[in-house]
Amino acid sequence: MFVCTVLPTYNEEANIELLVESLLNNQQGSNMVLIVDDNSCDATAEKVRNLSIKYNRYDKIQVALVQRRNDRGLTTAIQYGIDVATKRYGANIVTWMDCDLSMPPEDVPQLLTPLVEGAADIVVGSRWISGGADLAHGFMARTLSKIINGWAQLLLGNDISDYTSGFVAANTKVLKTLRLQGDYGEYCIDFICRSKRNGYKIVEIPYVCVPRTKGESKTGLNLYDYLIRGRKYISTVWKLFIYKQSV
Ligand SMILES: Nc1nc2c(ncn2[C@@H]2O[C@H](COP(=O)(O)OP(=O)(O)OP(=O)(O)O)[C@@H](O)[C@H]2O)c(=O)[nH]1
Ligand SMILES: [Mg+2]
Repeated sequence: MFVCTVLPTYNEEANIELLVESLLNNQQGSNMVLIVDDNSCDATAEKVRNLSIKYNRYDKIQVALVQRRNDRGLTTAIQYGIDVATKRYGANIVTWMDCDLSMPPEDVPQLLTPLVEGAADIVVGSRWISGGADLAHGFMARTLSKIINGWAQLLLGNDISDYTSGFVAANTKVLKTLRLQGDYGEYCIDFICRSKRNGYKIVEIPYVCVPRTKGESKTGLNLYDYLIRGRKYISTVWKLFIYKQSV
């Protein structure tokens, strides 16, 4: 199994080195890390180039960078990374996660186990099952996340606890059939729901989401930003419920 972890980045110079090194140093973790950077105005790309010099050999690429000069957006960045990982590098499994170290890189091997054993097609890191938690967000953001997940469970099925996780691993069978759609984190609700409708087996494993300690959040920190984003999540659930979209 060749496992590639895709990291979407925008101005993550303070986090990128530690995250990439932790991912590569995990036993039974990623074979390769692919960074999809959307023209960051800080030193993210430069740091990735230095990491590739350190880790890559002529016959073994462990760190790769793709830069998008004109496009921006979390969902399209992850999808672009999935395409490069599967088509250019032949990955059998792709994982993706935020680059702010809120999703622990040491949990990636647990995420991979059900896929490697053939017990799942998709594994979702979950904050809302036993053993998981969200220590990264305050009361307001946690409550909003619980409302959105409750709404998704009500309309799309309560077999999944964390529809908005964003910490995901999937095999190429799934990724060849389904493309990520959406703008920001709501893509995850859409992806999980369509995966279930296509009969793919999803397993959740617990993870503890920890606060970003370096760099700035791209989501925003005030109630207005949360409500604007939250509206998209709510409407995504509603559309999936009404239109019963599968592929
Ligand atoms: N390539 C790319 N990455 C992005 C873009 N926007 C955000 N990201 C990355 O997406 C990940 C999630 O962004 P965060 O700022 O942590 O936002 P969040 O996790 O939704 O919100 P917080 O709860 O505040 O952490 C990080 O790795 C960002 O660098 C974008 O437009 N393009
Ligand atoms: Mg984050």
